[in-house]
Amino acid sequence: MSNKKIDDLNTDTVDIQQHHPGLTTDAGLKVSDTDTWLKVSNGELVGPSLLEDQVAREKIHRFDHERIPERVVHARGAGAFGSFRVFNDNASKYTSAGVLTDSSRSTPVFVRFSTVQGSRGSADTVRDVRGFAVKFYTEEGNWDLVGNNIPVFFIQEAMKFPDFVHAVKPEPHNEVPQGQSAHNNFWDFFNLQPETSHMIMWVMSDRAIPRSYRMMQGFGVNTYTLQNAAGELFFVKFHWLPELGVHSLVWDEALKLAGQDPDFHRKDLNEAIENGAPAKWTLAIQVIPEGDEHKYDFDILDATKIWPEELIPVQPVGEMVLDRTVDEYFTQTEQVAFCTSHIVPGIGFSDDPLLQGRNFSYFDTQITRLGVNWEELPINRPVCPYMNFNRDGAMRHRITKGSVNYWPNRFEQLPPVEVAKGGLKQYPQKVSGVKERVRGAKFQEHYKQAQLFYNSMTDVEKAHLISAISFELDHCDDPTVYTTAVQRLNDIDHELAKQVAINIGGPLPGKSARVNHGKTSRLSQFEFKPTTPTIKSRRIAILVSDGFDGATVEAMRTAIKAAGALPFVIGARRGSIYPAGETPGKGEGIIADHHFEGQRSTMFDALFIPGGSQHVRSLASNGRAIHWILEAFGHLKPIGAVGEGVALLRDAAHLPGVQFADGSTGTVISDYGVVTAGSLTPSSLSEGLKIVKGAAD
Ligand code: HDE
Repeated sequence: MSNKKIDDLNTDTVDIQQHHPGLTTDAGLKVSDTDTWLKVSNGELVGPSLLEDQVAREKIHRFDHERIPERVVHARGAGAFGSFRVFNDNASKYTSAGVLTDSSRSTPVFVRFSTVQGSRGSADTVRDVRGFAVKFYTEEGNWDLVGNNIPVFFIQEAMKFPDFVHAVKPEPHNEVPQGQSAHNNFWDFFNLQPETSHMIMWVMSDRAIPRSYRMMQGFGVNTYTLQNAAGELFFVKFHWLPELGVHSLVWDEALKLAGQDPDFHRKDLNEAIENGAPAKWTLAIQVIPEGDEHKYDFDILDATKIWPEELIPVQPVGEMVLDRTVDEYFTQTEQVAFCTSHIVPGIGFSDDPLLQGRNFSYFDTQITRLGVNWEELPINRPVCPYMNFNRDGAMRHRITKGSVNYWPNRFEQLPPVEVAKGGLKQYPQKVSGVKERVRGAKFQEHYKQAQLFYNSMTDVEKAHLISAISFELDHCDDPTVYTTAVQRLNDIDHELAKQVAINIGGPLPGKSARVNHGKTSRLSQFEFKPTTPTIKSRRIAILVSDGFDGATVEAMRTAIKAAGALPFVIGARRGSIYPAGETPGKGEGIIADHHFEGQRSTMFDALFIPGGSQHVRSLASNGRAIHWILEAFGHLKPIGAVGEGVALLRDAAHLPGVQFADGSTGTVISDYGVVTAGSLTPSSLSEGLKIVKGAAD
């Protein structure tokens, strides 16, 4: 399908595989030697290098300036292209914005996902908030919805942002730690700034270690406004709901992946798109009419609060599909620049103080990062016509003809556009008051929604949350920090604080004066299941050694591919592995995609162990193979085993008490996510795939 933004970028794209005029300088001079600097020599001895070699000099100078400042936050990211289409008329009552109401449009988008704390080279799977920034290239100009995968934020006031970011980033004296909030300063900030209470619950939950960017919710976080054709105003919160449901890693996987495959999320996004599994989200809105602003016991403009969906329903509007990877990281994912202030007619801001500050910050930061002409860069320019009298500045490259560069001018060139013809309409809001540095009364309450979130977690999620906080506080070596943190947690929930105190040491907290209200909402990630159960794009490892059962592996590979998932054969070595009946060294056997040391179980969603007596004997004597199985089992991955593979699984995963099937019918031990069968039959295969699907659910 055509995508206007891709067409636009193509006008600036060269493909070195298609065009190879030979090497030239940037000025077009053909270069005959790009490896050896011009020198003085007498034929035998080689003397000094000559500064006069302008080709060498320019190559080095150009290289010296390759880096630009990385983003002060959200430095590490991954991007993809796609499109957005409205699928109903839910939004028409509230907004005149074509991008949200016109179902005949396909609006091109670019999305950049990111972590927040770490620098550009940090690992993907660290515990952190994930950025979820969407640039809609609409017919009325760019709309940037710069969100996160968590619906609330740490602070209420933009002016606190530098303090917060300084506190969470590596400490100033030693630049430690990288990609972590597990340090004194972050928790000190939490201790002293109670408005962080709600967000800290989310960041310590499994939401902060997603399995994939494709399996996260997204949230606009701030309160925006919508305006309809009749001029009525509504407050709005934006939500992205992933087609695949919300899934997380377990902490042990996240820790290991940070070392084993620091690009895990980046690769996952590209791998899925390239294998025909585009990533999809539903865009949904929560809407409050202008007159109802003060109806709730929380302030609807406070970014540390959610709008519980039991009170304000989440209404689906359209679907975003990401189906194209970037061609070049720097010019696309690095140079893309978002601005919350970029809205289109029908969408507006509210007095949310955090949003007001963001509207200032983003434009400003892009000037430092990319220069004043950052909006001219191919990835940032709109797909609709644009023209104005902004001029000049470093690296201006658009050439504008005409003899005037101001308005009004005697030629009446470029007059402002009337509102009726699509010009930006300001909502005529009556504002009066006293100039004061104040926060609204409801902004003073910080605990009710922190409790709401905690109460809404399942037991498993609560246990993970307690472990996460205990992990982080264990990395704080200042007793003031971790003992105060327990007191602060006690304001949210006494049991939670007590469990953490037991783990991390220090005095146990007394009963809190603030009682947990016990209410819940739909916030557990288990509530956000895939639209349709699927294993599409999931990575399934098949462990093999020489002498494996070839027919079973082939059948399994075919079944996995047919379900849209990705089979990977993992062997003792990368290269030919021979099935039973074939002589090693003769013929090709099966080519293992990876070896046990090169890839670890953490990188896969499920594991299959075929039969074959020699193959099982050799896996059983391989410590790494045993570790693979045990680790996959420990991380609750679905595991299938057939024939002799069943005993190997039983022994490796230490399951002596569990009865495995040794007949041909197959037994499902669903509590463990384990499926076994004497041989691969259509019924055991379909049971197995059901378990994998269940786990992906
Ligand atoms: Fe940002 N934020 N932010 N932020 N933010 C930036 O802009 C800022 C906030 C978010 O992939 C910066 O281009 C202030 C909330 C994302 O390029 C900077 C405040 C949310 C991204 C900035 C906030 C976000 C940024 C750094 C408090 C969730 C990455 C580089 C008032 C809704 C976008 C840049 C990308 C990036 C400022 C709070 C999300 C400095 C002042 C709340 C996803 O301008």
